[in-house]
Amino acid sequence: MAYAIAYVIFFLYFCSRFARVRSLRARLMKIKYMAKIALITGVTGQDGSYLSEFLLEKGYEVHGIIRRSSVDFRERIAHLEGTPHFHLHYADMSDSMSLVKLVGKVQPDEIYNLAAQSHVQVSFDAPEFTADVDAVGVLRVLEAVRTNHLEKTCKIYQASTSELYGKVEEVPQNETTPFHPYSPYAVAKLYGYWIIKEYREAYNMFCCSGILFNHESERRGETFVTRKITLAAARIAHGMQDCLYLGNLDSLRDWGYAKDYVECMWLILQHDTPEDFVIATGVQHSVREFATLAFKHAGIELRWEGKGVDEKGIVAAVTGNGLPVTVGQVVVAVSPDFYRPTDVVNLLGDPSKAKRELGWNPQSTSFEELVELMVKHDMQKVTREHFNLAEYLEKGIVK
Ligand code: NAP
Ligand code: F7E
Repeated sequence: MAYAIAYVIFFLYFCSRFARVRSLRARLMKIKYMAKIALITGVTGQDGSYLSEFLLEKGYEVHGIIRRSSVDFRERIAHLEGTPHFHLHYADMSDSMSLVKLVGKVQPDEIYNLAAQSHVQVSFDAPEFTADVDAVGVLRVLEAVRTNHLEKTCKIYQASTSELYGKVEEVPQNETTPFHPYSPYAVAKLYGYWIIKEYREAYNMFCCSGILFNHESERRGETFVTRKITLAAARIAHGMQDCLYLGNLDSLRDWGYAKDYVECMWLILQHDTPEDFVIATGVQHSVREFATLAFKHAGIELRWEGKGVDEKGIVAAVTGNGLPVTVGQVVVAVSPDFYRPTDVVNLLGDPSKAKRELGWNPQSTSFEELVELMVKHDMQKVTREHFNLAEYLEKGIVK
């Protein structure tokens, strides 16, 4: 009898343990099943790569759009390829069918529309392509969501830009500042901004624009002014380049760190109501100031002489050990090749709304920290370089 009772007790205990394990497994399955699905256009870009890391960390299933290219190495996301929950698909912002099919297949909870021809100066050379991708591309994403009947469940983040303020009508710029786009890129992005707003009001969709001011990083494209400067300062310090040619040195920007900014994209979609937000640091510097600080971190103190196209950045002191530059050497000069037909020269964002309503800290990485981390990264990178982009940049072939 005692054996029988012990057997029953053991049996019941075993069943309860088994049930607990099963319910735990079911709960884990449910969590896995409930993992949010994000679709990122522009996943190979600066922001796409940081956002992918951020969302994977948060437990999302991340899907990204890639384009067929003759070179298959996707530098910024190479470390993520092959990791669980990270998937890449071929599609293109200029190909509606590819977007409709992909949105239907992935069934995203959130879409981050970051894909764009994002270079302002290039938009003067390729205005139609820029309009197709940066303006109509946004419409294609919205229609892909509607075609798949996901408009009630899928939230959309649109990568909008401070370039909308263009020939600025007030300083600083906030969510109510009038727009005055001043390049084909900005005009295309203005369409994107308004079509997002229109679909929000017409179809009650949760779609929002983040009006992001310039944000930079070690992964910034090499022809944007900050990265062009940090790479050149590093190459000059290593004797791999003689002189850096720039355009408008007086241009003022509100520069933040891209890694801090992707958090905001996510916060905007987690907000109770779909709204647009200015994302900026609230601090402004000139291109000249950026260059002065970058060269300083590379071990070269600069002084400036001359005006306009005759202005030069001259070595005032060499603080780094054994650098191949001499006091009095010209290391920065102005080339009209980098002037734009119309240039945006006074951007300064007011991030009060994002601070107040999203609880976002606009200054987690200061301007000084940003410049330092970019130069540190590029001082290491250039030692591994074999190709001659520097020479191209000097000749002004790559803008
Ligand atoms: P980025 O580094 O230039 O990345 C752009 C991305 O768009 C790349 O992944 C690119 O793919 C993709 N793309 C371009 N054309 C495409 C097409 N036809 N179909 C599919 N994908 C295409 O730009 P970012 O700095 O990360 O900026 C992200 C977004 O924010 C952009 O929309 C930009 O306009 C906007 N924005 C940027 C800033 C900033 O300061 N960084 C500020 C405000 C707004 P490939 O790699 O194949 O070229
Ligand atoms: O130029 C001046 C140039 O090309 C900044 C994109 O991410 O941010 C970016 O656009 C300023 C301009 O960025 C050179 O004239 C001087 O006034 O680094 P940029 P951008 O045009 O502000 C906005 C927010 C975006 O949305 C865009 O996608 O620097 N500048 N000399 C130069 N610019 C470049 N590129 N090269 C020069 O040599």
